Amino acid sequence: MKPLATNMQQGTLPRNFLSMNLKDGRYKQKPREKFNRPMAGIMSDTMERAKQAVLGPRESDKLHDLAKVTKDISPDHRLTTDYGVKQTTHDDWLKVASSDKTGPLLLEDPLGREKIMRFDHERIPERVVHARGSGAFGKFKLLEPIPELTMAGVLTDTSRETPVFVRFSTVLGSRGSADTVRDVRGFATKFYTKEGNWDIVGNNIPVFFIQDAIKFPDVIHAGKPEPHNEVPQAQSAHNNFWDFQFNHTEATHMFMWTMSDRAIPRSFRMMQGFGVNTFTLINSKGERHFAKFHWTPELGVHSLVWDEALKISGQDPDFHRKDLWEAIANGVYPKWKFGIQVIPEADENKFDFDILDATKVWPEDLVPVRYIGEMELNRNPDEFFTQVEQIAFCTSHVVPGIGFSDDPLLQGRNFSYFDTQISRLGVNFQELPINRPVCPVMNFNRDGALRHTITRGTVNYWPNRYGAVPPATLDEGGYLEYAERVAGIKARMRSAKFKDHFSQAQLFYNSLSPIEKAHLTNALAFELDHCEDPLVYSRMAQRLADIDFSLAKEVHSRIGGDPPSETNRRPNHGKKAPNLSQFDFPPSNPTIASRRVAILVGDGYDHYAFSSAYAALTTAQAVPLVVGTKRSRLRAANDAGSTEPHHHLEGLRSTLVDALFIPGGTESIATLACSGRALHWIREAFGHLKVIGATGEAVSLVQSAIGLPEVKVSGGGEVVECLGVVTVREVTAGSLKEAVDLVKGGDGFMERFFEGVAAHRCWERESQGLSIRI
Ligand code: HDD
Repeated sequence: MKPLATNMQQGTLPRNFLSMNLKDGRYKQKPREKFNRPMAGIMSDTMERAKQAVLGPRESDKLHDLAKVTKDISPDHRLTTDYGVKQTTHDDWLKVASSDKTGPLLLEDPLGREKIMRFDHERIPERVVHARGSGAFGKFKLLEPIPELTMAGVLTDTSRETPVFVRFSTVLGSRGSADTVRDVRGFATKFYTKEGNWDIVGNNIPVFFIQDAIKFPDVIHAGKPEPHNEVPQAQSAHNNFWDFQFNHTEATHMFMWTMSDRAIPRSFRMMQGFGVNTFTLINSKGERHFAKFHWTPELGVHSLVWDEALKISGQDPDFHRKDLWEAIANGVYPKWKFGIQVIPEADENKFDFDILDATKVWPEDLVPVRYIGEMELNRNPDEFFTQVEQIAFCTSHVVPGIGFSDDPLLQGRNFSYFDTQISRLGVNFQELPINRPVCPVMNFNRDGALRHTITRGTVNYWPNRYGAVPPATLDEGGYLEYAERVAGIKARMRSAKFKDHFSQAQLFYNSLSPIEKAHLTNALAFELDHCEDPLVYSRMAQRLADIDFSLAKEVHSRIGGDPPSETNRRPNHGKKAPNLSQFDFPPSNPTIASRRVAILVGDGYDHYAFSSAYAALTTAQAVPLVVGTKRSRLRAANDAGSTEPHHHLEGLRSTLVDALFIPGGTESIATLACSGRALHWIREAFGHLKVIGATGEAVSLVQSAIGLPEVKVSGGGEVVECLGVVTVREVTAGSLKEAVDLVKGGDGFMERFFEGVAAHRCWERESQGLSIRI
């Protein structure tokens, strides 16, 4: 498994790059020079991928389509202007000059002007929300057809593999903001189906702040940087956000979710996705059901811890972007199960909440999720701008068999997305390669800025004397508009059930595990601490009393202000529902594939322990990262070998890995023991609940760095696992055996260590109150 260079040098593969020949299980060291030439990296990689796009085994209709407009740079190309004329320089503006004097630049120079003016106009407006994101290509496979519910080919034909592009994002931050801020994550999927594009523009949280689209500018203005000084960036921890939350009670349920660990995911690959709004499914008999869409990750739902998220924002602001890229580049493709919740039309009013209210979930004990398909992301983009930046999602893009409901948020979204794409990308945004459907497009929409398509013919209107471009019949696949009976008075109002703003906020809070409740309490205390106006934080403490009085009291005790009144509080109904806690979503198959494991070493490290661990991690498709006291070559004890670390101790921090392994070696451990940074690595990893493995002399180092008598360690040849610290003092071939099926359990050192890594974190440390000592 290849780690992605942390400085994102394109095309430069990491030092000490070990590749594994999966067929014969042997490892070979790749020659270093080859990978340290950036251009060689870019070109071989891009060409290979472009070739794959055309010929490779993973091609899809969409990749074929993109291959038509994809070019590769190569040394065979010569520099030209955009109008195709070859040029003799990249570097010099045409000027009046001589060999001993540089004179003024000439405006006449078309090359100089083209280069600068094209550059001046490189930026397009960033998305007004969800500006920061990244994405990948993949495929959707239907496993269980649902013709009884819909006529959509993508949900009825199991022989299809539908190409998809998914863009993940944060909401509040601008395009250059950090990945790991506390925020909702966007999860937008474009299905390139044979019947046209279908977009599920969802989030990783199943509800939303508002019920009616008309409030969207308010909720976003309140969350974005404040108008007078444009701070803070990508944060909800400020007066205006919380002022809005108090004054706008329907947001209560959603802010409980954004204060939970869902808002600081470990990875895009480890979060759920939800369509949030209520859609409809229409079958070939014209019958309609209400539906919600779910994505559930195979890797389980996992989060960062808050201290880690804060630090990563500075240490590696591209953390999530790189994580997705690295996993796909390494062939560990993230997968999600696709599920639907369905309510027959006749049951619309049978619930004590309105099923069209986007601030409510459909509790899974009442409406179970039926999993019918799966999605895999398996290809990184070729160029960020033309693919990730220019992809344009619209909730209004649905295919025959899928429709909208009268959900007032969805109805407004259907207007907003199309409108925003016109402003961001122009009226011809659907002609951009990434947005183009894979099925034929023909109509009389014409002209506009940057129209690409050249449509031949003498008419551009309907009806015309040739009968050209007639509408499709239903039998030909024309979109069936469901004949919904609509009656009512024209008024600015919502149905009565929309007025309950607290029951599901309580349901969510009650359904969390004690650890998640503690994190949510900490998050509220952090956020309200950042509000300077006592009116804002005092009122919010009172608002929390509408959810749970003990929560309100605890938050108030930390943030100060007026205490919440017990007499005015709303009683907690005490009900719970399944699958609201993220602990309800463990990985479907425990694995350490794609997990980043640091190996800490100095000169004189134990080569046997080091190379056994490295090999075992690579076999299990984890990402071993050798972190040395320095990055130049380190020698093993007794000159048994040597290694060139990927990073030195200052270059990479413990926050950026999932687990830590330290092999013994007298000299190596003596050096690490004298390094404050090395000790901090161990303490911080322990504090962030990460699994730590140590062998030989490293056992004492770990023991003294952590300094907790509760953490028991090995005294000899026995493997000891205690509070996620796995140790063996006497290393033998048996204790470090290179098992392949490592996460399935067993008594060996590696098995215990891998089991811990696969479990994501050692929560026991936190429940015993041992993790806060960093
Ligand atoms: Fe939105 C972008 C998700 C409500 C208006 N939204 C956007 C994106 C996601 C969501 C994932 C980024 C898409 C991408 O990657 O390009 N939005 C949601 C969800 C909502 C929601 C799950 C609640 C159910 N949004 C919402 C409302 C409105 C908008 C109520 C306006 C009435 N959203 C937009 C937008 C954006 C957008 C302004 C900005 C960029 C874009 O559309 O393409 O139109």
